[in-house]
Order: sequence, then C-alpha cells, then structure tokens
Amino acid sequence: MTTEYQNIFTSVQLRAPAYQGVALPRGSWERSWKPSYSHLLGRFGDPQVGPIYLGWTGVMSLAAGIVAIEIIGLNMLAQVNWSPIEFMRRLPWLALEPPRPEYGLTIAPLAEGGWWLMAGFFLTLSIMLWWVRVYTRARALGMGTHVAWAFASAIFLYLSLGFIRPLLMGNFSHGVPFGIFPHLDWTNQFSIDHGNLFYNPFHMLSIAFLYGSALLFAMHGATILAVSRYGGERELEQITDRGTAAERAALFWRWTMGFNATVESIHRWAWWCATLCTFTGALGILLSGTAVDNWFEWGVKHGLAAR
Ligand code: 07D
Ligand code: 07D
Repeated sequence: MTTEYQNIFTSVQLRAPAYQGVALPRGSWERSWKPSYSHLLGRFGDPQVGPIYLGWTGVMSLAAGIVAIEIIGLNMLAQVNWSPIEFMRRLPWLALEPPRPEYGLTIAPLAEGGWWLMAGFFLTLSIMLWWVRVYTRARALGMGTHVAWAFASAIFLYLSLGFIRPLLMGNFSHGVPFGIFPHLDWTNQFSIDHGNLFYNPFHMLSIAFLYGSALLFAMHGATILAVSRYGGERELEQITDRGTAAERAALFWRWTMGFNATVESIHRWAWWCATLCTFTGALGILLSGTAVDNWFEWGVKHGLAAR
C-alpha cells in the first residue's frame, strides 16, 4: 500500500542556517535573542524562533499592556478579598466595571469607575503603540502597510465600543466592562437596549463579512493544501509563474463554479472581507443609541420587520 501525502497535519520542518533577516535602516535597534529551532513550534509554523525586534514602541506597548492587565487583575483580586484561589475559581465572572451614569464624562473616583478609565487608557495606549510597531516594522522591511490598516479597522471597533460611542452618548457608563462573561452580558444587554441588534443593517453586514471570512479562509487554506504536493504553498513563485500547482487550483474552482480567484486576488478578497467585518461593525455600534434607539422599530419603519 502506498502512503498518500497528506498535509492537514503534516508540517514541513525546515532546518537551514538561522536567518537573521534583511539589513535594517539606520537608527533601528539591534535585533535581540539568538535564533534557535523548536520542533514543537515548527508543527504550527516556522521552527526558527527569534531574533525579535524590540524597539521603543514594542517595549512601551508591552509596558502599557502590563499596567492595564495589572489594574484589571488587582481590582478583580480585591473583589475576592485578595484570595488567589477564589480569583482563579471566579475569574470568568469577575469584572472591572465602567463608572455609574451619574459621573457622565467626568473622571470618577478610582473605586467607582476611575480604575476602569485608567485601565482603558493604558490598554488603548498599548494597542496604539502596537499599531505603530506594526506600521513601522512593515515600512522598515519595505513592505506595504496592509496589516496595519486591517488592524486599524479592529481598533476602530474596539474604540467605538469603549470610547467613541460613550463620548457620543455623553457618558462613560456606556463602556464595556473588562471581564470574560461580564463583557458577554454587556453585549447581550446592548442588543436588548436597542431593540434587537439583528435588525441593525451594519450588524448584518458585519456578520456577512465574518461568515465570508471564515468561508474564504476555509476555501483558500484547503485549496493551497490540496496543491502543496505540487509546491502550491510557494506563493511568490506561483505568482510570477503560475506553474502546475496554481494552474490546478485555479482550474479546480473554474470547473467547480465557473469562476476563480487568482493567487493574488484571493488575498485581496480576504483582506477586504476581514477588514470590513470590524469596520461595518463599528459603524453599527456608533449608530446605536445615537442615530437609532431601537433597531426593531427602525426595521418596522423600513419594512424589515412586522409587528
Ligand atoms: C483567537 C486571537 C487570540 C486572542 C485571544 C483573546 C484577552 C482578554 C482579559 C480576563 C479571536 C485574548 C483575551 C486578552 C482577557 C480579561 C479581563 C482572536 C484570537 C485568545 N473581546 N466576545 C471572547 C475580547 C468584544 C464576544 C474571547 C477582547 C465586544 C462574544 C475573549 C475584546 C463584543 C464572545 C474575548 C472583546 C464581544 C467573545 C475569545 C476587545 C462584540 C465569545 C476571543 C479588546 C464584538 C468569546 C467568553 C477570540 C468567549 C469571546 C476577548 C470585545 C463579544 C475573552 C480582547 C465587546 C459573543 N472575547 N467581544 O478568540 O468565549 O477572538 O467569551 O475589544 O463567545 Mg469578546
Ligand atoms: C472585538 C475588535 C477589537 C479587538 C481588538 C483586539 C487585545 C488582546 C491579547 C494577543 C471581534 C485587542 C486585543 C487587547 C491581545 C493577545 C493574547 C473584534 C473585535 C482591537 N452576532 N453583536 C458582532 C454575530 C447577536 C452584538 C460582530 C453572530 C445578538 C454587539 C459580529 C450572531 C446580540 C456587537 C457578530 C450574533 C449581539 C456585536 C463582531 C448570531 C447579543 C458588537 C465582529 C448568529 C445577544 C459587534 C455591530 C468582530 C459589532 C458584534 C456576529 C448575535 C450583540 C459580526 C454571528 C443579537 C453588541 N456580532 N449579537 O470582529 O460590530 O468582533 O456589532 O446570533 O459590538 Mg453580534
């Protein structure tokens, strides 16, 4: 019996002299961490670990992130009387809540929402600095900044939920609590408060892009794995010379549905689909409670829902 080449689980474990990466522009930091190889990591991705580029924005982002997690964690720990066991046991239900409505957009006392404001500030700082890092690392490598703009779309949703919409509503109490299940309760309550989010057309669009992203990723991942026996995963070569793998992948879809993406366009579809998921989502959130109070009533008015 011959063994078929299957690669849903089989990974290629490359072992070549450790690659340091291209030369960096003047003014850059040295890359740290002597490269090593990990078989375990090689099962998920590239087995070479390191070097890593730290840089100011990376270090500051991590520092701000640690401060945010520290504030959230210590507040949660205080709620369980500083008991580490209770903290672990009740972690999924613990929360650092935003200020109560009477504080509006003012700075609430620490124990009454002030810590939430501070954690939000440091988390946002951390995320923004990480964005700068993503942007500048791409530039330093002479790449496009596509990753940074996709990330910016997710940040736009995060900021809409926790900062921009509360500002528009004139009250920080509209922000999202920091907590695992509490943020789900908040999400559920948001839908109830605005008369069923399903009738928000931007929630619909966001869902379509979310499902679309999953579908595209499944199709693309499967297609490339299916032609990797012909070198299909070597994308650069496949773009400049379609060769047998990309040709087959294209033919498969042309024969299956009459039309096919190209090796290049599939990534454009993926980028738009994923980026628009969070972008349309953010628009839907910003409109809720500001322009439209109740999406079900809005749906009735516009012929989407019947009473
Ligand atoms: C797999 C990449 C890795 C990232 C991971 C998340 C933290 C939070 C903080 C204990 C796909 C790391 C988690 C750092 C720890 C504390 C205080 C990304 C991958 C593994 N949510 N949400 C989750 C966040 C919102 C919703 C899980 C963040 C909105 C629903 C996780 C944000 C709304 C469900 C989580 C955020 C909402 C979840 C898994 C920020 C509407 C789930 C996430 C910063 C969009 C699912 C118990 C995941 C779950 C879930 C994190 C915002 C809805 C804890 C950081 C306010 C309905 N969310 N979420 O895998 O199991 O993402 O919850 O905006 O069912 Mg959420
Ligand atoms: C949260 C972007 C911000 C994250 C950032 C990451 C860290 C951690 C750590 C690396 C996810 C920061 C990361 C800090 C780093 C490590 C370890 C993206 C985020 C910057 N909904 N719904 C959506 C569905 C219902 C509700 C979007 C489905 C109900 C609310 C999505 C259903 C009610 C909101 C979606 C469903 C409700 C949403 C999110 C089905 C609740 C939002 C897209 C089948 C009962 C959000 C316009 C996303 C939105 C949102 C799907 C049902 C409420 C498409 C499939 C009716 C309040 N819902 N939903 O990418 O944009 O999130 O709405 O029932 O705010 Mg919904």
